[in-house]
Amino acid sequence: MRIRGIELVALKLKLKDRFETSFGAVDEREILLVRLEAEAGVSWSEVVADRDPYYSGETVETARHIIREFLAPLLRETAVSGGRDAFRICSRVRGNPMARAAVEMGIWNLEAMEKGVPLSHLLGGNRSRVAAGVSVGIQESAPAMLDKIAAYLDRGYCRIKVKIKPGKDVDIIRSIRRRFPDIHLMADANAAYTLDDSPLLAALDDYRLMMIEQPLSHDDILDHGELARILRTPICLDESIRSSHDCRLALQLKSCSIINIKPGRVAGFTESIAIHDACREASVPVWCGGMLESGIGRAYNVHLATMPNFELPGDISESARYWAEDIVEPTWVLREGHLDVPTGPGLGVKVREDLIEKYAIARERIV
Ligand code: OSB
Ligand code: MG
Repeated sequence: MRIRGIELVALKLKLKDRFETSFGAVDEREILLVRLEAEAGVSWSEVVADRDPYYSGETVETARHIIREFLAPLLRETAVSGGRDAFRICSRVRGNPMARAAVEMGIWNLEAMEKGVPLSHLLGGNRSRVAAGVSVGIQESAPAMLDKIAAYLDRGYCRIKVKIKPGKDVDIIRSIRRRFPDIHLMADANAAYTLDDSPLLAALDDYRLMMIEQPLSHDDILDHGELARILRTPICLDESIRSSHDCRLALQLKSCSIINIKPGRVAGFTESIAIHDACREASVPVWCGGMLESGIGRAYNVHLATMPNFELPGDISESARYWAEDIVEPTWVLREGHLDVPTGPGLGVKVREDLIEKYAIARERIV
């Protein structure tokens, strides 16, 4: 296929609730959308970078720069056969996985549209619905946290993840466990601890957490291996896994027993599949992470999570958990704790261009 048009559209979307993690708090998201045009039709995809480089080194602005100045020219030069070929072409750019992922995943979608199949089929997925978890930000107080969790459990979420940071960890987990003895519960530290904190982290072993996500440094693989030999709670890596190579290192060093795959963090679907497969080979389950995506980014996550080794509920929540109004139709809604996988060609959701217009703060045509 030939990519005939590339457009970047930046949106500002207000979150219903402030979302706080160990690295900061957000009230609204700036979301950069990529609109690709080819013979098969129009494909929308989403850059998951934030405005600030606090989760990863990329920002909305660096992604815009990389797509405009480097990825778009590379695509203008050649025909692309599909998603895997797009990965190869975009790999000339080092790093910048979130910018590359938005372009690569948009082309996977075009390939699915061209073949007339749902994206999930192209990825080898075999589920008709995916289990939904919810990620709950750090709250002002324990009662506020318990109320939030109770409301999400009422909605039917299959598992609850809570953000923790030094000073808001063991006590809060203890009170959650007291109130909800049987729920599937886990904690995400977003790199807030060091190996010196291992006694404190070991205190979490008493609360039957499904896992602790990214307790140590964002770029560490070695120390997590050491910590894994101290804790009984399984370790899941998020920030540290930026490629299938990082995944192989982590598996070899036994740094984790679960991996959170965010396609944006690993440069797209081609690497997501490689990580999925390597983990499956090693009997390490994976789950699909989230980056507070709009309904478009969420659609990609839903399709990815249909693959067989996505054995644990992902951070794939319904539209209403984030936004007053989502930019796809139908919006994402929970049914018995799951999201249904769209069955139409490609993403299988209708993109609301009227709402994109409404929330747009910048628009630029590159090709
Ligand atoms: O660490 O998983 C994370 C959101 C932004 C950045 C990092 C993370 C998160 C989440 C939210 O946990 C998951 C979601 O999209 O609901
Ligand atoms: Mg995380």
